[in-house]
Order: sequence, then structure tokens, then C-alpha cells
Amino acid sequence: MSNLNYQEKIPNNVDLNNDLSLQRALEHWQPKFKNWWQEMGPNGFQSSDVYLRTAISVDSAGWASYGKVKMPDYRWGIFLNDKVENRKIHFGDNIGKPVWQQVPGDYRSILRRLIVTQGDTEPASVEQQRYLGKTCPSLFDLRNLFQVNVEEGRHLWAMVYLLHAYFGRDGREEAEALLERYSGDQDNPRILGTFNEPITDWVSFFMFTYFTDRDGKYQLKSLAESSFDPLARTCQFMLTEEAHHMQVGETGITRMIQKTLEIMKKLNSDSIETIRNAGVLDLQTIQKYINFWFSSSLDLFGSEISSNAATSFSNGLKGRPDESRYENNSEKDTSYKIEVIESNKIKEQEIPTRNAMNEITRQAYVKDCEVGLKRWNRLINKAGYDIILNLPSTRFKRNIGIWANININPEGKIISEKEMNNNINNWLPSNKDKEFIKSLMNQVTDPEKTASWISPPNRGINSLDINYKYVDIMQ
Ligand code: BYC
Repeated sequence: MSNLNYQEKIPNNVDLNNDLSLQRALEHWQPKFKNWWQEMGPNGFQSSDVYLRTAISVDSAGWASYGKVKMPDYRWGIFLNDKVENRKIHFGDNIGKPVWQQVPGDYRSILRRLIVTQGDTEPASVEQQRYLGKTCPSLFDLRNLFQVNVEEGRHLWAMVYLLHAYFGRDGREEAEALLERYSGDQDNPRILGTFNEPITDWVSFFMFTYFTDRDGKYQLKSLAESSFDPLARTCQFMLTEEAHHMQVGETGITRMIQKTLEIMKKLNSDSIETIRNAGVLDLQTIQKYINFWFSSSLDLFGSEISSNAATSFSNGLKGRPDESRYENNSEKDTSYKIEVIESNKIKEQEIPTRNAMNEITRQAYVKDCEVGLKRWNRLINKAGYDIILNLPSTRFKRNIGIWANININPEGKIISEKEMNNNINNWLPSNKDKEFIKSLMNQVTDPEKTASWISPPNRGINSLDINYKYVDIMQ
């Protein structure tokens, strides 16, 4: 187990003080990050004391210490999992050769692109969520939001370290650019679509942490397989932090559904109007938010048929999540069946497996998403209602790949443009739905209380009481 060094200006477990030029370069980037955090991070809470966890070791058994910290004083640092001696490349064309401790010249630009894309999502999500504190449903939730935010900030540090340490001048320039793009900006937006979508309400926040952070899990798992060892090790540690973010999403959605069911029972009604008048979300609106965030997150896996993905796999840069579970780790001459559209009909087509890597990862992700849906449907069923929440078809409302911009209903059937337009407000949140959600978003800062539309949590953080004052708000 390697303990993390918090004595230095930049906490790390990479022996930064033995590489003075790298240390200097990162110390030069650090104030820019801090400025970005002040300007683009959680708005209005920079002087509040927040009950946060901080990594103290990269060992999976108990790496966290808890305490109140002002977010700008959070000890962002560079932490990689410990090196596995004699690790070998285990997929693609170079199986059995030693993993690389430096970037191979031939793969430099493709690796940099992967690291930059990963890095870009981290500050993007903080920017997307920066105003949510003003409408938090409880201090418990406010704290969770900030925990997620500081950890996304740390994930940015993880990618910036790789850029500085292994990519010389262009790496340093890319690190600067990560603080210059801005989520939703017309001229200089974030790289991937979902990270430019506004998150202005907590329903979207919980959906984002359930669906989009789960894409993070699958992408990080793929990169944790990489033959570029420093990338693999940094992603392995990031995954331990990502788990909490998805849990915030899953429990948040569960608590919304619980509250809705409680009110439906109490009022003995499933009328949308009656439910909404009682200050909770109807299940139909929850379904629309699932549809939106699931479909958008599916795009993050890239095209179904991708030569980029094939190249990354063959070269050993990016594997499939849990690559060792697959029997064939080369997939040189194998094929894979995917669905395509031809003359307005859905057909199966066989393509080289390597070109289908994005789709294979997407399917693993979909299965993982289904777990929460099953749990929520059990809750609904147990309460005596026959409403079922569904994941829409992976073809529905896509912007990337084979199904991009094709009129397809949530069941996956091709429909006319007219039918699409006539129904879109039944399938995705309409302006009216958004207005209603907005009307529910009122800040609750009494530690004993939770907003009308969501149940209190089952348990507090780190064995503390649910009503513990997780954030001391200072204006
Ligand atoms: N929006 O061959 P294609 C996370 C681009 S989330 C816009 O289809 P490829 C987190 C693509 O970049 C995980 N553009 O797919 C979660 C390429 O552009 P260039 C983030 C898109 O190359 C919550 C072109 O289309 N990590 O950590 O295999 C909070 C053709 O690409 C989109 C990663 O994504 C899109 N949705 O790309 C905080 C891992 N999809 O290069 C954090 C790193 C594709 O031709 N990234 N494009 O200009 C990758 O592995 C790959 O870049 C992709 C798929 C997974 C994005």
C-alpha cells in the first residue's frame, strides 16, 4: 500500500519532488485550476465548511478520511494505484509484451486524444452542476453534490498529470485548454455532447450521476486495461471514487420514487395532476428524464462501427471493460453482429469485432443500467401499482452513430417524422415538465428537513446521523 503525501504543495504518490521540471510545470498549472474552481466551481459556497472525504491511501480497504473542509482548500492531488511488477499487455496485437511506462511514439496522438477526451468531461460536469447548491433538497444532498464535484476536480488532476508527465509541450497546452473550454459554450464547448447539456435541477443531477457517471465507469474500466501503464493505474484509482457518484444517483432516484409512491398511496390516486399538486413528481415524468439521460449517455460510447475503437483495441490502448473475462483477447479475425438500418429497415450485419468495441462496451453498460430499473420497479410493484419504468430502446433519440437523427420511438420502431414530433413531449421532458420541476426546486438548509419531492436518505454519511449538519453555509 502506498500512502499519499499531503505535505507537499501538490499531494501525490508519484514522487513528484524527484522530478523538478514536472513539479514546476504542475505548480504553474495549479493556480489556474484554483482560479477555474473559484470561477466555474460550485457557485456561492466557496467559503462554506463541507463534510468531505479525502483519499489517504490508494489501498481499496479504507482509503478515505472524513472532515469539514472549505472546498477551495480540498487537497486535490495525483494518485495512481500501485504498480504491478512485470505487468504484460493482455489484449490486441501485442499480447505478452511488457506494458509501456512511456508513450510509444506511434500511438502518441491517439493516446493524447483519449486522455484529453476523458479529462474534458471532469471539469465539464462541475460546470454543469455549479448552480445546483442554490436549490438543494437537503444538507445531506448538498454535501454529496460537493463531494462529487471535488472528486471530478481530482479526476481532472489525474489526466492533467498524464498530459504534463508524458506529452511534453503539447500535453501542457492541452492541459491549459481543459480549463478554457466551457460546458454549453457556443464557441468553445466541451468535447462530448452530454457534457454540454444543462443540469439545472436535481432530477437531472440524479439522472446524470446514475446514467452519465456510469458511462464514466465503463470508459474508465476500458482505460484501466490500457497497456500504457500510468493511464491504467490512474484509472483504477479513479474508479473507486466513481462508485460513490453512481450511488448518489441511484439512491437519489430511489428516494424520489419512494416519495411519489408514499403520496400516491396517501391520496389514493395515480392522477398526474393530483400527484403534482401534492408537490411530488409523477412516475411518467421520471420516465421522461430516464429517457433523456439514458439516450444522451449512450452517445458517449461513440459509433457502433468505429475504426478509431478498432485501432485503440489492436494497439492495446483501450480494452473492453473487464477484458480478462473475454475468451479471445485478440479478436483479430472474429466478427460480431450488430443492428444497422438499410432502406429504412432494421437489419443485422456482421462486422469485425474490433470495429464493434464501442457497441460491445455500450451493451455491457445497458445491462448495468437495468439493475436500478429492476429495483425501482420492485418498489412500485410492492406499493401496488402496475406502472413500469423502462429503459428506452438504444436506438431512441440518438445523436451519434447509426441511429443518429432517425425517427425511432422508445420501443425501437422506426416511425414517421410526424409521429415523432407529435409524441416527443410524451417521451422527453417538455417545457411544461421542466417548469413544474423548476417549481419544486427550493433550497432546504434546515438539517432536520428534506424537500417535499424526495424522501430523506436511509442513512447518513460515515455513520453520522441523517440530520447531521453536513454543510455550514457561509455566504
Ligand atoms: N459527442 O469513431 P467514433 C466520465 C466523436 S464519462 C461528441 O464514433 P470513438 C464522467 C469522437 O470523439 C467518460 N462527439 O468513436 C462522467 C470522434 O471525434 P474525433 C469519458 C463524439 O473515436 C460523469 C468522432 O466522434 N471518457 O468520465 O471510438 C462526470 C468519431 O468517433 C461523441 C471517455 O469518453 C459524443 N457523444 O470515440 C464526469 C474516454 N462520441 O476524434 C466524468 C475517452 C464520439 O474524430 N474517449 N464522438 O474528433 C474515448 O474513448 C472515445 O473518444 C469515445 C468514442 C468513447 C468518446
